[in-house]
Amino acid sequence: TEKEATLAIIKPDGVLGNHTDAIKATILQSGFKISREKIIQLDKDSASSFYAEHSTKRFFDSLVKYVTSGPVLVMVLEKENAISDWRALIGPTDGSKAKITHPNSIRAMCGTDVEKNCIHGSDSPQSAQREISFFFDTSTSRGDIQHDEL
Ligand code: YYY
Ligand code: MG
Repeated sequence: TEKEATLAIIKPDGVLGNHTDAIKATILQSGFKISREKIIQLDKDSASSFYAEHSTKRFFDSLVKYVTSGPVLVMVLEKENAISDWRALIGPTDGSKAKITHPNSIRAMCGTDVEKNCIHGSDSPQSAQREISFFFDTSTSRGDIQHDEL
């Protein structure tokens, strides 16, 4: 078993609802290391590009509006099996259902519904690689690409 990295995003409702400290505590208690992090404000173009796989969905415009509605905290999380363990910890997409079926998940803690679900996690090794390099310069140990860093 090798160390893996995955991308986490605390979405605007998580940041503005002051869930950041509780989420970070859960992350660390669950054995993840937070190796990179930054608070940014996504604009429409960058949010659309990040969620490009959903561009044809009915919910796309609303999703882009939501994730650009305030600051987000983007983090790289590292541990063994980080990608699927992080998906398990955040719980199902719909925050209202998560409260019933996965009461200990992060989406149960701070998600509201299928759109405002408070948190993001990469869904595969391919997405993790794409999403980490979307937000962070992975060619050097430090030095993040510009995304209107706050
Ligand atoms: O990976 P995950 O975030 O759990 O769900 P996706 O199916 O990749 O959808 C991405 C994002 O889109 C989701 O977090 C909320 C939003 N969304 C929505 O607003 N309405 C849906 N019916 C499905 C997803
Ligand atoms: Mg997804």
